[in-house]
Amino acid sequence: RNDLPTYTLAEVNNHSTKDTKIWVTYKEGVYDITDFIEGHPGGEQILMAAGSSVEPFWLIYGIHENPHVYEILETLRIGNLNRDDQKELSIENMNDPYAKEPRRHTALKPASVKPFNAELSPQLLCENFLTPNELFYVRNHLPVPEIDVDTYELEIEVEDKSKILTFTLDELKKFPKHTITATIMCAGNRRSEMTKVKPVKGLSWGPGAIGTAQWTGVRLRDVLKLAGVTDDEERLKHVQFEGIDFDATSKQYGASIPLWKAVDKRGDVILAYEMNGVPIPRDHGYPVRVIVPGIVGARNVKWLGKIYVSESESSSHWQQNDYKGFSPCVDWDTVDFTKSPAIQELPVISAICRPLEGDKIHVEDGFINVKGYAWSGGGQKIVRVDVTIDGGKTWQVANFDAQDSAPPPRHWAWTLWSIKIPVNNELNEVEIWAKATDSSYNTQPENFENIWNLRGVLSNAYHKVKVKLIH
Ligand code: MTE
Ligand code: MO
Repeated sequence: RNDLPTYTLAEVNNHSTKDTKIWVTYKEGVYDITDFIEGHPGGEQILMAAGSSVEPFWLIYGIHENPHVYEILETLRIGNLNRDDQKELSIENMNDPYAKEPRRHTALKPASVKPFNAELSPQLLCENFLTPNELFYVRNHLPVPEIDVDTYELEIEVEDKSKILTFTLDELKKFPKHTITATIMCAGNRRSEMTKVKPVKGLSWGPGAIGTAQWTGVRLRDVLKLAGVTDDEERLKHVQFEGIDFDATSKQYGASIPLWKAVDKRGDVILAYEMNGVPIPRDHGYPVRVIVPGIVGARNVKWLGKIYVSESESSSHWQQNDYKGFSPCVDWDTVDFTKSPAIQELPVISAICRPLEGDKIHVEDGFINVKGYAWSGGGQKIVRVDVTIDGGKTWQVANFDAQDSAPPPRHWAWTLWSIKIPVNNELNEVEIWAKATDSSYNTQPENFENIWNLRGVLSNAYHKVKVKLIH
């Protein structure tokens, strides 16, 4: 078999009629069945597989239970299918809802693969004010849906009004274009530190479940106005969003935000179709996602299929029974999800991105260099980042290397900071602590013990990083 030529699936695809000869694949083999079909009246069923794999059809017809079929097929073998294509065609792959996931950059380190969840290393994360699309953290609860923009429609419904509006992508693009620079963060960012206090349920995120991009699209308030909903609205209270991604029981991803945020001129909520100047990549919500700046990642619904303006919140699992905070005294036996409000605005957070825990770092002219990010939800701006290497006996204020000029409460992006800290000659190990303060003078809690919660969300205690020093 090794002396036979190797074909790609694309080459096999080109042989699907008698004129071109009819080729099929079965596992690693490529077969020319043209003559076989002519000599076997009734064998036409196999034509359905022309130019592709016979495996799915054999499953349907049960032919595979007859070993004789394989022997005949083997006599028709003309080559081998190249390895990548074998994987692509395998039965397991075809039944796998995750078979059609986009390719990901290898710098994204997966916390889980199906669904895909991944973050960038902190060192790379804090290198750029705008996170490159390919390196932006991915948080998917379900398989990435395949959406054809030519048939894509966004539906808008207002409770108690019989009218439903629909918009194609081209129609959405006719509204005035609006661009915002906004940081999005998962409620579980930095969960891995909280877990050390006591285990929590959730993906073990480091400090990389956050990213900043320029989002371009149309203002949600402009679209809602057309549907008859304005900032004068008194009765309706929530805007629900439904994704096109769904689970095994056909339940879609969903979330909601308060209506005031959606219709407020200063809310800057947009139905985004571009991320950093290009169409939003599949992993991040192609073709349209809602960007709700200042609000937890979970409400920034990707692959947006429907908007529903309502008196009530979204009934989805992720709005009702997840993404809520609890007291450290609440465990899985006592938790009552109806007792806590859904997370919307996120509290102030910061992280040290260089150096990392356990690093051995060089002391240069008596100083060490530290850098990181800080961000706060609700449109608050970072006003200060304090750093200490002696457990808080002495503090120093970090420099801001990059910060958006927008004033609060419309400051949506993170701040990148850095600092040179003098270290004593005798020290060969230090623990660096960082904490940020936002424009409401809210600041981070000192430790995780007192903010521990069973889901490991809102994990925003001081970031503490222990490093070895090389003098
Ligand atoms: N939207 C849909 N349709 N499906 C999802 O799984 N995940 C949410 C949110 N929007 C999600 C979604 C969560 S929890 C987060 S943190 C952000 O998307 C992540 O956005 P990103 O993958 O573009 O970084
Ligand atoms: Mo999230």
